[in-house]
Amino acid sequence: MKLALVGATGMVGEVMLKVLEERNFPMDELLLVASERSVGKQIFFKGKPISVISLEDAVAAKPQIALFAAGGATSLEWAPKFAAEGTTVIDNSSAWRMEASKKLIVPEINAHILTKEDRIIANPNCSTIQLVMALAPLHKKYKMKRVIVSTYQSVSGTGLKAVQQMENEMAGIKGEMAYPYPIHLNVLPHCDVFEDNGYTKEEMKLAREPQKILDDRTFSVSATAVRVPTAGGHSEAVNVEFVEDFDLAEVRRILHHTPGIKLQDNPDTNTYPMPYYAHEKDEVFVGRIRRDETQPNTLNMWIVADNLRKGAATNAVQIAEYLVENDLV
Ligand code: 11C
Repeated sequence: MKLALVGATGMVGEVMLKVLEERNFPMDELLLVASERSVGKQIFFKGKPISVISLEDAVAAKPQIALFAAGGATSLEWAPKFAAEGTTVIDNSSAWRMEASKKLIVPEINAHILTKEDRIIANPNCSTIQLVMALAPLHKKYKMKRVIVSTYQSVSGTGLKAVQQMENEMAGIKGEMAYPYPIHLNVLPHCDVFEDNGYTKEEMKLAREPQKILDDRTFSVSATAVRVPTAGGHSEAVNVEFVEDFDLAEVRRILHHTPGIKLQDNPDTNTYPMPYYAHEKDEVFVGRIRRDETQPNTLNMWIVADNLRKGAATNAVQIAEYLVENDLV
C-alpha cells in the first residue's frame, strides 16, 4: 500500500499525518506532497524523515490512495490526474462535494455506498460532519422534517492566517488580517464568502451536504454560520423538528449507542460539550438535549467536535481505512 498525502505542510495535512501515525494506517510507503516551494523539505513520520515531493512526481508514483488537503483549486486540477493513473483520491476540499458523480462520505453513515470504481471521494465540510453524525441515527428513528442550526466556528477552520490574526490581536500586535474585522473579543456572522441569496457558502454547505450524505431530500436545513474567537473546535446549536414524536430518554440512548458519538449531558453537574475539551479528540460530543417546548416533535441539542480531526483529517483517514479493509483499492 502506497499512500500520498497532498498538502502535507498545511494545517489539515499536519493533522492527517498525526492521525495516520496514531492509527497506524497500514501502508508500505508514504509520499508527502506539497507545492514547489516545499519540495525537498523534510517532515518526520514515525520518527523518520521523509522528503516532500512535487505533485508531478506523486502522480507518476501511482499511489493506491491520495489524501488531498490542499484546497479546492489544487484539487480541481490534480485529483483527476491522480484518478487517471488509478489512484483513489479522498479530497478534503469543497471542490467535488456536490458533483452528482462523486460520493460524499462520513464512514459511520454511508461508507457502504463506496465501490472500486470511485476514483474521487469527497470529505464533507467540518461543520456538516459533526452535524450529520448526531442527526443520522435520530433521522433513522424519527425522520427529520426541518433542522435549524447556528454554528460557533473556531478560527482554525479558516486556516493558519486566521489563527495568527487572533494570536496577534490577543498580544496587541498589528499584523495581517484574515477577516475583515477583529476576531479577538468579537463574533463574526460570516464564514466563507457570501452567495447571491444572502447566505454564506458555509451556510449553504450545511444546507446541501446533509441531504446528500443521508440520501434524502425530504428534510431541509437552515443555517447561520458564525466565527467565534476559539482556537479549535466547532460548536453547533441545533433545533430539529421530526415527523414522529420522540422520547428524550430514548434519544439519549440512541446517541449513547452510536459509534463516534459521546454523550455529555447532565445539567446537575454542569456537564455539556465544549470545544476546549474536544481538542484533539475524534468523537462528536452531544449535550444540552431537551425538548423544544414551543412546538411538537422538536428537539434542541448542542454538538461539538474538533474541526481538524473528525471534521477533516480523521474522517478522511477513516475513509481510507474503509477502502483498504474492504478491498476497494
Ligand atoms: C470553516 N468549515 O470552518 C470551514 C473550513 O469547505 O472544507 C473548511 C472549508 C471546507 O471555515
